[in-house]
Amino acid sequence: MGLFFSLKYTVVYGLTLTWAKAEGYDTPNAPRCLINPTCITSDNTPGSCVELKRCKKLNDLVSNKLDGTSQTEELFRKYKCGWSNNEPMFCCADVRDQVPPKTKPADCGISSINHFGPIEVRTNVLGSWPWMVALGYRKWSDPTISYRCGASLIADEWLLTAAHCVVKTSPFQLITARLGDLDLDDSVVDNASPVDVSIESSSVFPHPKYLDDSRNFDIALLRLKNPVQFTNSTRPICLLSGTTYEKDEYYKRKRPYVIGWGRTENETTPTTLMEVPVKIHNLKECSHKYSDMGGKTFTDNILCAGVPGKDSCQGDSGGPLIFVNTTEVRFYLGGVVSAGNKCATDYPGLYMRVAKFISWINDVTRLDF
Ligand SMILES: [Ca+2]
Repeated sequence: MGLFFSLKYTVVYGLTLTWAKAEGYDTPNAPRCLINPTCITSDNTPGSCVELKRCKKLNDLVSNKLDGTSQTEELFRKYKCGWSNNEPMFCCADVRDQVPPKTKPADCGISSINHFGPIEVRTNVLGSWPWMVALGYRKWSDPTISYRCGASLIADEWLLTAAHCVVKTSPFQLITARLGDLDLDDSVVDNASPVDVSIESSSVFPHPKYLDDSRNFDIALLRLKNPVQFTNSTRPICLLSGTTYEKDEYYKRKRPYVIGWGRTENETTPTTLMEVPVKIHNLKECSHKYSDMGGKTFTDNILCAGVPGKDSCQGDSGGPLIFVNTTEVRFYLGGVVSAGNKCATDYPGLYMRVAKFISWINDVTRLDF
């Protein structure tokens, strides 16, 4: 019995397989297809016949076996259970093996604090920004964790951050994401019960164009090992999506917030979460200002924001630029902190404009933002 089919695949950030023609298929321990879409796997457990892209477990297995073609073929032999419309179908053992149908996170952008009340409340209290995540790094030889980047929770197992927070971070290695915290100094009483989730390198998805153009594609997704439970201090933010948000007009009079644990203007690193209201700048003026530093190459993937003395800074990278929808009483992620020239100078900070990356985010997460 020779090869049943040959595979050609390319891996970008997901998995694309091109199928060669199948030449018969018959093996004793192959999954048995019952009434479509149910099947019995070769391990004798009930499953569903689905396309490869819907079978999360098989996708993960293939991703890990890319260097060993024969192992990949064995996996396919074990899981393949038939054909539908010239597409091979695979037997997924249980519902958890399958990628869930495309859904938006239900309750996104809800803060546990009333930011809109008549009395000005101090907003950097626990639950104020429940999607805020700290990314923890370690040097190879040193067990100490330092939080050097931020990220936003956008779904129960997905974070959005900056690509430079996950690519070429040596000598630091990204190892953990901390959710639901307010003060990163564990000796400070902040009533938080943070959740630390380890990050594996296979769960890191930088934008595929980042290496060619780090200025315009400084964005990355991180998949958490397990979906997190939403609580008052851990909840996803909504994404600004749609063509409205790809244009400058929307942003003109907006005063979004930047939040983070990054360095403040006094060059100290706070341990408690800080927030700063900023102003959106015209992209043309912004790229002109940066003309000596690659400004001419700026595309509208970039949002410029800041005011002198108030800006994101080192350590805020990857964190959110947050827009308020006062009608919905929801918060939306409009930008990801990318770069700047020093901090709080008259150079605005640079952000990745989230609305320009929605289709990429949908492709990687298989959700529907
Ligand atoms: Ca804490």
